[in-house]
Amino acid sequence: MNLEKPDYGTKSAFIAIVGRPNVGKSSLLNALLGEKIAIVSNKPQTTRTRITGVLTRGETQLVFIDTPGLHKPRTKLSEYMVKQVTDSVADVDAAILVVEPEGEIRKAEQELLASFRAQGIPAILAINKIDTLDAKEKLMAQILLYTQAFDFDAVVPISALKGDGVRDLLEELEKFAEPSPFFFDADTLTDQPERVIVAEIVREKLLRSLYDEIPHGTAVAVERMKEREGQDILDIEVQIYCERESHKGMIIGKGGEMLKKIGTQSRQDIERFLNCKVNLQCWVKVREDWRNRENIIKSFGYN
Ligand SMILES: Nc1nc2c(ncn2[C@@H]2O[C@H](COP(=O)(O)OP(=O)(O)OP(=O)(O)O)[C@@H](O)[C@H]2O)c(=O)[nH]1
Ligand SMILES: [Mg+2]
Repeated sequence: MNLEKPDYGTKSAFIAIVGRPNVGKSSLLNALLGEKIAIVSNKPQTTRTRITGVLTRGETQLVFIDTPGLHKPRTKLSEYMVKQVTDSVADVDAAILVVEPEGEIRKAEQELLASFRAQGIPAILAINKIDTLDAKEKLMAQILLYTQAFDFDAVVPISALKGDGVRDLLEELEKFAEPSPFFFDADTLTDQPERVIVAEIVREKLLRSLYDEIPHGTAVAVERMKEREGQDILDIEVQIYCERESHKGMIIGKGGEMLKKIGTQSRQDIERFLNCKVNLQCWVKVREDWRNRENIIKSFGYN
């Protein structure tokens, strides 16, 4: 019996990007790929589902899984989000734990480290946002704190925003690649359909423009996406769902100003992403307490 692995000529690894909300996981995914495929905002719980990003360089393919920030679930939607994290960790060859450059180890991180240990998953510690650090000592203290809690394969200080350290991180990640066929075509960037990315772009603008619970209670669905006959223009209709009539009022804004701003910003990003002219129409509907209604959550694609 030949126990040696066949020589595929290619190598690959599945790598989960995990951590607390708002530490910069999606920013890191985008920085690793050199393309923006995951939305980013300064509000926690921006990412709601797993996002696959594929980076193929030469004979090596790294498949990244960006995940929602690990937090204590308070709604059915956030239960779904947290399950995305635990399922992802169970499925990968390695993980990147993304953390802030200062502060304590939190419970969510301890839980993640415990799951790495239980499943024998090797991990790299990425200390993000080093561009915000004023003193080197803080970084040293953070490295000490986390390396005492877990035996990381490597520790890499990074700035996902500025790109610092991302190349060093990639070098470390490539070490996890094992001989195997490619799981995606070499030119694949993500498994997200265009419609999903378009909806996510609109949700990003909602997160960036609105406050308190309002953006967290929104969901976006693309109802129609069709090229206008004989013209180089794409007509897109998008439905924004929110939880209350009062939220709907805030999203539309005085004289429709807010919705207009969100629409314009979304259209510009969608045009850049799809590389064509877009006519975008946004509508707002109320679905009361949808974050606790399983059928609606599923119909929004969170299943
Ligand atoms: N200064 C600085 N800000 C960063 C850096 N990386 C991310 N951010 C900011 O941190 C905030 C959160 O970034 P995200 O990438 O959405 O964080 P996340 O971990 O994916 O958040 P969730 O999806 O909510 O869990 C955004 O405002 C980013 O611009 C960095 O290296 N430096
Ligand atoms: Mg995210």
